[in-house]
Amino acid sequence: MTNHWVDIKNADLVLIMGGNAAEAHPVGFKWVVEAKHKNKAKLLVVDPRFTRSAAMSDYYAPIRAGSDIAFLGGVIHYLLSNNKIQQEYVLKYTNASFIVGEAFGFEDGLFSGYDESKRKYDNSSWAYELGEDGYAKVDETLAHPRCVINVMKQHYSRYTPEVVSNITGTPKDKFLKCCEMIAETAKPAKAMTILYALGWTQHSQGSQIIRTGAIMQLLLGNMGLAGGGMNALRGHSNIQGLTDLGLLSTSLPGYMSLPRESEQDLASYYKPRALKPLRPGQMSFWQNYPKFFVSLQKSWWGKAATAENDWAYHYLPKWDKAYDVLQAFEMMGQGKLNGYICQGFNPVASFPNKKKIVAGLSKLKYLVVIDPLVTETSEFWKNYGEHNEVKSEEIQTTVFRFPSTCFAEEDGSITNSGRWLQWHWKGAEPPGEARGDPEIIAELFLRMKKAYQKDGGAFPDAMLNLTWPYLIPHNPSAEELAKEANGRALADVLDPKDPSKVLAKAGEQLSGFGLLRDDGSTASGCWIFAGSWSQAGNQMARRDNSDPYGIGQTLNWAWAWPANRRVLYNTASCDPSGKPWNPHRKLVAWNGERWAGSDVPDIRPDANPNDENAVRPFIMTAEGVARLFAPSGLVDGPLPEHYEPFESPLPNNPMHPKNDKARANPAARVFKGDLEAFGKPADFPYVATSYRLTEHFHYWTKNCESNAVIQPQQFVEIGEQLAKEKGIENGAWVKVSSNRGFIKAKAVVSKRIPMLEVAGQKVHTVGLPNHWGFVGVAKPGYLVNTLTPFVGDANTQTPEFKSFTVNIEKA
Ligand SMILES: Nc1nc2c(c(=O)[nH]1)N[C@H]1C(S)=C(S)[C@@H](COP(=O)(O)OP(=O)(O)OC[C@H]3O[C@@H](n4cnc5c(=O)[nH]c(N)nc54)[C@H](O)[C@@H]3O)O[C@H]1N2
Ligand SMILES: Nc1nc2c(c(=O)[nH]1)N[C@H]1C(S)=C(S)[C@@H](COP(=O)(O)OP(=O)(O)OC[C@H]3O[C@@H](n4cnc5c(=O)[nH]c(N)nc54)[C@H](O)[C@@H]3O)O[C@H]1N2
Ligand SMILES: [Mo]
Repeated sequence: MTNHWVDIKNADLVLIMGGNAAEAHPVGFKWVVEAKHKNKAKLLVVDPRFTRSAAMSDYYAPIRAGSDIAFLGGVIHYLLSNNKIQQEYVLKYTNASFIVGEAFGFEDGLFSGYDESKRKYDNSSWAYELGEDGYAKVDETLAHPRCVINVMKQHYSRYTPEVVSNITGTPKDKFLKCCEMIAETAKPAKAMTILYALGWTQHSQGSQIIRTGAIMQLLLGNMGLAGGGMNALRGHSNIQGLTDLGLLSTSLPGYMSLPRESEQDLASYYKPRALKPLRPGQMSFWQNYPKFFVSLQKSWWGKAATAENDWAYHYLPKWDKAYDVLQAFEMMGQGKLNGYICQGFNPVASFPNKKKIVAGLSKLKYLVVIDPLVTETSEFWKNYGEHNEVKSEEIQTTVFRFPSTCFAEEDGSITNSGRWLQWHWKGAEPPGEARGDPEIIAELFLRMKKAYQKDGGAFPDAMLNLTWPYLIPHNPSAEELAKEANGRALADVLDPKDPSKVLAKAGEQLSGFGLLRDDGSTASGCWIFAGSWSQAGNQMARRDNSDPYGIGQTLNWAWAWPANRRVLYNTASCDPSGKPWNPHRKLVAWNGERWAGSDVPDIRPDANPNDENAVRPFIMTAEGVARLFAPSGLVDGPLPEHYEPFESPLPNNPMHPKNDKARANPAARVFKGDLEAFGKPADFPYVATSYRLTEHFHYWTKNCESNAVIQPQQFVEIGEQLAKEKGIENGAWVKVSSNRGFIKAKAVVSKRIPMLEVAGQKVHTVGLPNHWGFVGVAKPGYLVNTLTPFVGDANTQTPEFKSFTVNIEKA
């Protein structure tokens, strides 16, 4: 979230699209209700199904799963062509006036730089035109035809209401009603918040859907405002913490990245990351990258990371490709992986194409499952009849189960979607042999280290020199780990302006990332967490909910990264002279000397907005402004474009009917055999989408009797027209199949799933709740991921769980 949960109450309009907050985030949803009651806010819901969120809405519009870019692109066209944008905001705070280089092009659904054989773009032609001074050229009159805003106008001119309706199936009048409601928030004092989750992310073009939403918010001037922003409602209680701490295969903590294979030395690693400003006076905050990076290396390898060895840069693996979950299972299938550790992860249930997942696990030498429960993954080798038909005798994989605690049985911090690190205390002691995750991992590490000490090995240095400063080495405490993530001074940290002034004494906990240095004098395990456990103690445990401005900015409740700032880009909530667009919802303002208000300003506190070349609010970009057009950052294009899901009921992409290369996202990574396993519309004519129910949490709560009682049995949901066409009655058994397998379940026939008219054909949707499987006390069921396709988003590799095709028949 750029904003936070409580801030939703400040919105004038709440758009829930690509999520179902009332169902999947029922507690956080109370802030939507609060906005409706206290702020007379309107709720707009766009979803293929009439959801529990839709039931609370002021207006609902249906949409075909997988077509959101067409919808949002249409809204962008509406805003631009009806002049419903926040002019001053767009001019000063976005790259609307930047001039795109002459080499940029877009033809037949492909951007310039496409290499079909690699399914990859070379993005060098998407760059801005640079002046002789090295800065990007701008034209603030917006007259230049290659100004970003003009390139955009042209790009989205194709997304007329008729075209949008034809692709999305949203009736034209409903689409236009949504446009009108959204356009109202272009007024400077009005704010719309967007709440989204997997209905946007789980697509082969998920990142681009989110970018389309962000572009729309920027045109409306809704970023950085109270009640505005792009708000990803996250999943597992600490999944925000997972990305913060860099647990994805190409990440390092604090949104730094693991070096690529081509970056064998530190200088080539810094070059594309520690970027110089593209406009005069801008902060281009990633210039500080070396300070964060060196502090991380010092945190991990202490004295072994020295200036002479480039801070042990050679200890880090260099990636040739992303080793995400899809990649890992592809490699397992090819026999290129010996072992796999699943910690709090049940891929047999949760990853696409169950058959491929089970086949992969069956080729391993060993599988380790660290989990409080028996799971489908720990039982993958066992025959459970129709729900898991395997030949156990043919599987040689050794499965180790390490019973762990559950989150409620341990202390620690959990980061919520609003970036708040909240300390929690265990509610119970773990039962039986269960041990905490840190203890299990520490035991594994210490034994591996011993083995390296004894036997050497190909490259023991990184293992042997890892710092391990814990009181009980085989059981690090949550407090120790949290302090380490925050970071501390290794030597006195001096004020660069006045070296006689000591800002932090050697050994002290650091109070913020501003104190981090690239000379080895500081250590920090995650720079964005610096300040969470300072000399003043554990800031995450704070529980003072006083709210002096009455807009939910409780700065003394827990601690938010970065720097306890609650709303990102918050100086964009002011006009270019530093006055709030909406004085009733003031986050910060320029008081003549400094920025101050209800939030921690997201800018140098003394950066005068009235200076020539004033610092602009988007301090992380080299431009200082937000990107409508993204010259870099995403692998699949600088502007979002509609592509069909990899499995679609349509024969082509209605945007580019003649170019098969532009049918689905041309830069998404697809493995060979999977491409053939995609179904054809003639065999699988219906759109399927999978989702959650409030009454269950993934695959855990089917182990719990009370949940099993309130939602006992697997079902699939279909609309009345499809039921009639197929002669399926409510409560009948049905078989749903895709090109990868089938499931059987009870049919629920409802009015909640509308039939849509798309590209001249009738499109039906089949709804698949996720929560059943072959382990637990609920009635056994088929795993929905028997059906789903093995392809992911081009940037994040998140699987396309939300739009694929199936057939359905009476069983
Ligand atoms: N009770 C409960 N709560 C949970 C969870 C749980 O298992 N149970 N899981 C948690 C986790 S890990 C997560 S990630 C979150 C997920 O939270 P959500 O993403 O809100 O949950 P989903 O039900 O998967 O999907 C949301 C909605 O997206 C819609 N949708 C599907 N495809 C499209 C599309 O192409 N466009 C649009 N506009 N909408 C589409 C679906 O119809 C569905 O209503 O929930 C969390 N909360
Ligand atoms: N078709 C389809 N598939 C989906 C989705 C979808 O919408 N549609 N959603 C996807 C999403 S968003 C998600 S997040 C995944 C979820 O996929 P998984 O994370 O694989 O599923 P969970 O059932 O949440 O498994 C988590 C496991 O963690 C265990 N656990 C709980 N607490 C602890 C602990 O403290 N330590 C350890 N070691 N283990 C613990 C639980 O017992 C459980 O077995 O599913 C994905 N799969
Ligand atoms: Mo999730």
